[in-house]
Amino acid sequence: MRALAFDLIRVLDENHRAVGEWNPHLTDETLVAGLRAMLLTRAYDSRMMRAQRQGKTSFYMKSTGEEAVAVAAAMALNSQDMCFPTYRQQGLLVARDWSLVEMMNQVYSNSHDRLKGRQMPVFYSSREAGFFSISGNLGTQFSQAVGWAMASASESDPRIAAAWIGEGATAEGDFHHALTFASVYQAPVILNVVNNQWAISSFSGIAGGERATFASRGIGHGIPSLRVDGNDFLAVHAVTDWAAKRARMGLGPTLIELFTYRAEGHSTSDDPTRYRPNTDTATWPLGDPIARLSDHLASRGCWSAAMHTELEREVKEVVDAAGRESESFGTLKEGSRLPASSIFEDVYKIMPPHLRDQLAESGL
Ligand SMILES: Cc1ncc(C[n+]2csc(CCOP(=O)(O)OP(=O)(O)O)c2C)c(N)n1
Repeated sequence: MRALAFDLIRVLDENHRAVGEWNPHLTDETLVAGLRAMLLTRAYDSRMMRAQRQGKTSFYMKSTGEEAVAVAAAMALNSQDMCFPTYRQQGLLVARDWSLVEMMNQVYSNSHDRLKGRQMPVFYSSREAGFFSISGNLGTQFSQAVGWAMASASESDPRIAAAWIGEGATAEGDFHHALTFASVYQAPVILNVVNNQWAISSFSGIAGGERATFASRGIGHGIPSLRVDGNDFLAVHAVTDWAAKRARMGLGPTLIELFTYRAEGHSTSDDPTRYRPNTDTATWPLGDPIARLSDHLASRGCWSAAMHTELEREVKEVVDAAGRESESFGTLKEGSRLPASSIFEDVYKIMPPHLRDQLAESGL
């Protein structure tokens, strides 16, 4: 196992063929479904980025280049398994067919936002989709997922947990605490470190990435650790499936480093041209995961450029229709919103006196 933490597991070769012992042998239908979910995620990101620039929301975060990380994992997991994601795994919700309208309502904090404007835009939450409320405190996903997995095992619940954090977040104590508990209690959990090489403006070397791979940090804990090409849909699917089977058999945690690249800014508040070469996106280390899967399908003889263009058109239509519906419920800029008095609701079962006083004083 040890070498797998330092290597890079890949399935797609330079000619877009699926090769080697990690080939998951997925059907054409599964691969096309994966391609569609990745394209849908990218189309969603693109519309919401534009919406932010139009003032319809205050903030947005794209996952461009990292679509395979979330989509392939969601497809390898069972739909009931519990995900503890960060703000860059919207592909999990898309792949689990969660409503784009609900996601947009949250981003717009409009009158239909189930979270009532109490979370930052993109901090989705869906019990139905097994998507734990996104925590803005980096690294917490790992501790939460390990605790949840320990509880699940102790109750003989067949569901396992999966968590995602960025390589920058491995510098947080939560990463190390979670590895300790996962290893000691053999929690049924998949711990994913998404190494997109940048933590806002800090290169991964600042988090110690130049000394050892992020996957190799699991070895000292006795946790099987794999380093995988995160832009290779088939490889991500294969390692997630392998880790999920281990967890389900009671064999405990797996640490997976997904080597990828954040192709765009950290968020709409960031300008990456200030700290990394402008040419980075043109060279796109490891290649575009969507183009690679599309090329692979073409190499199998079941896909063409025309089919790809048609799929892009279809997903754009789906996203645009969802956008029109969500915007009819309001955006940050205009339309209906929740009443301001709602800020006093839902925190306490019985409103304490100081809040009752503030509500009365506010005149809302
Ligand atoms: C505990 C904590 N420290 C700092 C921040 C501020 N912050 C938000 S995102 C971010 C960078 C995270 O980088 P990484 O973990 O590599 O994830 P990526 O954004 O690349 O997906 C920082 C420092 C935070 N949200 N929480």
